[in-house]
Amino acid sequence: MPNIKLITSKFSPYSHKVEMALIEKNIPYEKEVVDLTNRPEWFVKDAPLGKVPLLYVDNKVLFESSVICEYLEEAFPEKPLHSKDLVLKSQERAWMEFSNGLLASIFAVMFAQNQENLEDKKEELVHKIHILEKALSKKTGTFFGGEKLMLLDITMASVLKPLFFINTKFNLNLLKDCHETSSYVGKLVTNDLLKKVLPDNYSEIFKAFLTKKKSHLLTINSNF
Ligand SMILES: N[C@@H](CCC(=O)N[C@@H](CS)C(=O)NCC(=O)O)C(=O)O
Repeated sequence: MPNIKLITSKFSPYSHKVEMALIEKNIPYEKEVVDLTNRPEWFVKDAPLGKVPLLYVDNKVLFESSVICEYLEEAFPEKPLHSKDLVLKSQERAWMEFSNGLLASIFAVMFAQNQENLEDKKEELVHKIHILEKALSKKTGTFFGGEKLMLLDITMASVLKPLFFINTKFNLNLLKDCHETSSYVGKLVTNDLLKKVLPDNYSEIFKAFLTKKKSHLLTINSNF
């Protein structure tokens, strides 16, 4: 078995996804948290885009969280997290791709600098949530594809956690009339696997991140 080392940062939903996949697949790994405001030389040298996560496989380095997860699926097939059926597998991958856009919209809301910008970004995000709601209304089990937690759910957990967080802390009402999504989010954010990868001081880290980005959200709830 290769030596696996995950490089992450204090606040990184993309890294949470990879770490959850590692845990769920029972792959032994080491972890190092880098400070992205003071990047170590080795990180600057090895991270082609200057972003986390990175995954060292022995002395080779992988980047891009979705690709890292696909590598883990292929290299460690003992506990698969994709459906075997190729059509289902492709559908799962398509929704994983969708989740990247969803996360980008969540970040856009978090980074809004004024009320007008916030309203625009919220509208874009709500549109994507409605697309998700439509897809989830067809599901038959607890998770996206049934009763088993798959890579798609792991990906969604990493994305929906920050969504849940901003929605709750700032009363954004993003899940209005989206009952399927609300219930799915509820199940994912309380999932033990997600809890294992989130830092204890998640709220504090989140606040520091919003402060650094001069987020307009902080003007809505300054007590947070
Ligand atoms: N598409 C990349 C996105 C990774 C990403 O944006 N990571 C953030 C942390 S969540 C980062 O490292 N940002 C540092 C920067 O952009 O300077 C992936 O899926 O791995």
